[in-house]
Amino acid sequence: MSKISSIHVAICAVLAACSLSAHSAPETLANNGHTYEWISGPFSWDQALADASTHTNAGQTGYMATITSAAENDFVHGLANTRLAWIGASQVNGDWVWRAGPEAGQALSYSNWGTNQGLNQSLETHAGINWFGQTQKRWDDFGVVVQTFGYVVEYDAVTAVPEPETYAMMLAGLGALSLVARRRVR
Ligand SMILES: [Ca+2]
Repeated sequence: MSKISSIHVAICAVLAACSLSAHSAPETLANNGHTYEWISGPFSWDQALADASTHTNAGQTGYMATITSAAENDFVHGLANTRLAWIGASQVNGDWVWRAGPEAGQALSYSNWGTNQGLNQSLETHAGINWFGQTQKRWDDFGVVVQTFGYVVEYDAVTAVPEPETYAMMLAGLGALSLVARRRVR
């Protein structure tokens, strides 16, 4: 076995061990290109917010899912299945806002609150999906201290544009190749 293939096997073994742990394989939603992953709790909402940024996928840093369409709601619900899951919205000064991802600081343009939920009550200030109305994919507001759930992490779409360092490496590689080619010609 070559050195490279033994390293490869070692990496696969580590990845296999990871896949047995608390999260599912990442899945991509076709209509926005974002990727999502179920992360088992228990987390408080604040812990879930912090934990999301420790996850990465294809170079993208994760954030607690921000649900901005019915299609995205369906997808996040599908990953959470019937499990209670935090989503990235909370009250700020009495108003519900997204606290994560590209929508951080924005008011909710889409919501799917259950009956009498999301009412800006001062004791229930953090949003989750799947409370009671599980098959309806409804949201509920929760007190943050006593509730410990899992959550769904979201990653932005991977762009095809290489990072500046990648260009530098490619140019360095081309330079080395042209040196080799020139030596061969001589
Ligand atoms: Ca989102």
